[in-house]
Amino acid sequence: TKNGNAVVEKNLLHHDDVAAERGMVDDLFDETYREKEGPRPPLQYVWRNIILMSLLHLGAIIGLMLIPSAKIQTLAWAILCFMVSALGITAGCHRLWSHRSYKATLPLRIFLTIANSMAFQNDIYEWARDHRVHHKFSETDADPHNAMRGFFFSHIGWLLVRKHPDVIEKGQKLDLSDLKADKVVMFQRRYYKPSVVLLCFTLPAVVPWYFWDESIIISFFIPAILRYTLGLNATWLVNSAAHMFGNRPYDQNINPRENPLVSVGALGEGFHNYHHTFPYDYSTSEYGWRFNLTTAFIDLMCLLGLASDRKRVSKEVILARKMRTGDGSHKSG
Ligand code: ST9
Ligand code: ZN
Ligand code: ZN
Repeated sequence: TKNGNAVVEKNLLHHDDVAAERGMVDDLFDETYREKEGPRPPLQYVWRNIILMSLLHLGAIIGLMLIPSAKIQTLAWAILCFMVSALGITAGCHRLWSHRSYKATLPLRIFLTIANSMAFQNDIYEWARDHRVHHKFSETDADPHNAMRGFFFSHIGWLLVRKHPDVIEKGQKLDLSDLKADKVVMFQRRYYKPSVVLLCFTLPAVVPWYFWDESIIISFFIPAILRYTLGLNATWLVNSAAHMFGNRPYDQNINPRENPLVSVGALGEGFHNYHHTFPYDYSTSEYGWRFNLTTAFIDLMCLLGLASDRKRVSKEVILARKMRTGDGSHKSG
């Protein structure tokens, strides 16, 4: 539509040419959207999810209590599983597939897809679809984890109720052709359930039991259940804490914030004021490797020839943006 084109054009001017180079702009904020008047439709609880999430978190507490009895190799393995699955989210469905902020060769995409199934956060297609609406309609009814609805809703609550109809309505208008054209993404979507059973739960639990005679109980509750639960919460903190606590050096008119603590757990994804201001930057921060293992990983992949075409925002554009819309906190930091 004419209006739509005008918005895209405005955003492009506003956002530097980098955004368009990726061949997609549906992760840029759309300021024309207005929430519908009147109260929200009543919450529809999904009891299956409420029960499963409660059981999972109880299981994680059991995992925590078993830590003193675990072998050191088992703890090291759990950390490795955490790192790999986290990269499947950060370098995979976030920076590559949601934002197209760099290019990855087939072997890297296969690795990231395996890592992504290990993280069990919905398949890549669904994750990226929800994430693009999160950016485009941030903190409105069309944002799946709308932080205006409070810490609990944006952290886990949104996974326990039916989606607001506007999420689906707006989501259906997104351009997802790049995801549909990626055979690896579509393959994972088709075999998602068995891939999760195998990679998120079976593989992490079988390795310590088989290779160093760890008890099967500890093998299941620490590298599988506890590691999975910590990965989920580290991710959810980006939606909750990093939308509430921290400075806003790049744009004080939006809620997402710079939260280094969240970045530590989320391998670099807590610099959320920067990320919502420049969603196409492959580093999700202006400061390279600082608290940002994912950027180091992508850089290593480029060095090995497995990735290329990293999108960055120039220092001049960043500085101009800080001066124009920032909260001034960069001067003291
Ligand atoms: C999980 C995801 O935890 C976490 C994502 C976090 C995102 C973080 C972002 C932050 C930045 C990056 C940080 C990374 C940090 C990493 C650190 C790592 C250490 N557009 O969904 P349904 C349509 S998952 C368009 O069932 P309901 C579509 O047709 C945890 N269309 O809606 C769909 O059918 P299909 C494990 C859309 O019924 C149909 O509607 N997973 C859109 O309202 C039905 O969709 C779970 O717990 C859209 N956006 O149910 C499962 N959405 O999909 C949780 C929907 O076939 N999910 N449609 O095309 C569910 O059970 C359900 O989704 C529900 C809503 C109950 C929540
Ligand atoms: Zn966000
Ligand atoms: Zn994002």
